[in-house]
This record gives sequence, structure tokens and C-alpha cells, in this order.
Amino acid sequence: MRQNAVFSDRKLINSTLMSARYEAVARNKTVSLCPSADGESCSNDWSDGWIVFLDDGEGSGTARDGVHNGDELIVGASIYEGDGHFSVVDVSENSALTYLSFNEFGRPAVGGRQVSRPILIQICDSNNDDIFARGLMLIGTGRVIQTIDANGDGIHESRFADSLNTLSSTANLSCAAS
Ligand SMILES: [Ca+2]
Ligand SMILES: [Ca+2]
Repeated sequence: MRQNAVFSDRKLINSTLMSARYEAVARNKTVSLCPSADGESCSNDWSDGWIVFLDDGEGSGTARDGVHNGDELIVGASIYEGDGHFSVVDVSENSALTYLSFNEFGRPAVGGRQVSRPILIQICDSNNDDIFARGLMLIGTGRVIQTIDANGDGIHESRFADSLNTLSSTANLSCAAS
């Protein structure tokens, strides 16, 4: 059952990512998503749920800062009511991210800059069991791929794509910090 919950959680955040990317390209603007408990302001916990907004600085907001401010238009909101734990990590910098943007080309961006480093969206079950951890890797072009257990030890790993788009796996996912 817990595994099913993680699968549906992954589907949910994947569709949020896809819609943010779609909006960015369709509107030719940077679109950001951040965790939000109230569907209005950004929080620090991805397990609260998420908002997707035009990060264009409208109405004295700040453009491309990953924060919903001013009169920036919210184009999507999901309140999350499950028991899973979500986290978003810039894998090569090993830093937790509290927002994620897509630029007008549909490419991942952080701090207003396009990033080609892989970003891991990790979903852990209610008990933070590593064996149930699943992830989505956002790679340079804005492509989203699922994590797999390539080394067969029962735990999925984060994955990278090199310049030739060949995928390789790295460290096992870990729910300890989420
Ligand atoms: Ca903003
Ligand atoms: Ca593994």
C-alpha cells in the first residue's frame, strides 16, 4: 500500500512539473513552482503541496526569484493531503531547493539561471523507508526521468545524463533527511 501511495505521489508531482514547464513555454516566461500550504505563499516544505506561478515580477514582485510575490499570477495549485515526504535536491551541489523554475525555453532554472545540473525530486513514504523511495530526475533539457535501482541493492539511485545524454546512476536515494 505504501508503495502505491509513493507511485501516485510521484505521478502528482510529475504532472505539476509538466504543467509548470508547459506554462513557461506557452507563455514565454519564467514559471516557478514552490511548496505552499495555503495555495498562495511559498513555504519550505514540499510535502505541503505546491503552487505554480508566473515568476515575472508583476505588481512590484521580483522576477525569477522563485518566490511568489507582488501580483504574480498563480496558474496552478495543489494542496497535498497524503503522508509522503517530498524533497527537491540539486544533486551535484547537494543542496535542498525551496523552489524550481522553468525558463521560457522550458529549461530548469534556479536563481534566474538555467541549470544543467541534475535535480532530484524525491518522494519518500510516511515511514521514510529508503526501499520505498522513488524519484524524478530533472535533467538539463527539462526532461524528467524516473529513478531506478540500477545496482540491484533494492534502493533506487539518482541518475545523471552526460553530454551525450547517456544515463548513469549514482548514490542511493536516502529518506533520512526528508
Ligand atoms: Ca517572484
Ligand atoms: Ca540501488
